[in-house]
Amino acid sequence: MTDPHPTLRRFLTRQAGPIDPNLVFLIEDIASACRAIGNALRNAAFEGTQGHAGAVNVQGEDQKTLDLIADDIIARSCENSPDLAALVSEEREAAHWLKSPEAGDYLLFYDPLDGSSNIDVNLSVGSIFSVTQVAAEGDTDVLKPGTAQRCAAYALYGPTMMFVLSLGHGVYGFSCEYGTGDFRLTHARMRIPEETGEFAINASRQRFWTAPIRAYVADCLAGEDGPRGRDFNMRWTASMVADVHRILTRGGIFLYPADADNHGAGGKLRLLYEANPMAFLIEQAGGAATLGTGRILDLAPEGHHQRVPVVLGSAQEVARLADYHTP
Ligand code: P6P
Repeated sequence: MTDPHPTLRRFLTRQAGPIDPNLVFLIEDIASACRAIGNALRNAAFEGTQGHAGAVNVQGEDQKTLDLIADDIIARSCENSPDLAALVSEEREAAHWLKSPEAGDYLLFYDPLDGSSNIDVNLSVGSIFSVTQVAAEGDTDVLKPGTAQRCAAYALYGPTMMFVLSLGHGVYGFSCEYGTGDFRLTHARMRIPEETGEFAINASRQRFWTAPIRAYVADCLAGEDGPRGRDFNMRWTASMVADVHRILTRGGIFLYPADADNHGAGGKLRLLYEANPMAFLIEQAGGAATLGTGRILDLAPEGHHQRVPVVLGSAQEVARLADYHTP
């Protein structure tokens, strides 16, 4: 009888179809790093690793001690992965080349600890991963559009530690089994409901919003007596991984638009290791992911740490938001 909860390795080698063994090794190295990060988070209060690191990253953001620990864990766990040519991390300015690039080598982009402002208040945080490949020998151009991703994944350090993955053939969620520490399949072929009554946005930024975003949110808040003819709920966790996981699980729309405050920077969220992997996963689950109007995955990146607007979630709601931008 087929095991209803195969381990990640069994899934990758038996159920996910033919996969390059070196990609299997890389995904397992990533999952091992996530297990170690989960342990580091659980023990942070005893190890004095909560709080600020006293440094600022390339994004100009205060680094948490655990941001740096998570970055180091991922780098050490993956740096010997066969055919892995480079690491691009939110916490490091430049790409970290491990070998001279050869055609087919893998490139790993990652946000080691997303939502780290939640750590000290014991709320969910995550790690986000995106994998592409080197196009040709000696090619050091890591700036590929999101459509070039071979796989995308995130770890959610929540009540249950989960590892959610797509290799381009659907989205699969693995829960970390207490005791064995194995990631075992618990959410096969995750699909996002096309409709939703739940939106996620940082409402404290309302004064900066563009007219289409203001109008969209106002219509949601107007409820069943308003133009939408239904009541809406709102959630905002300040952790993209947690918000995306909720949307993958029960539907919703997530908005981090460009606004009058962040417009000069292009938005808040980073394309290569936040927007692209999450857009890949959302689309693989039947949802949509845009810059407000254009598709995120089609965007040609201009820099390692480029910021973009992000709207993603239930396909019908994302399409409706695009209509608000149509004059
Ligand atoms: P704000 C976390 O810093 C993050 O990059 C995402 O995980 C999250 O969705 C967003 O920024 C939160 O931004 O402005 O609410 O703090």
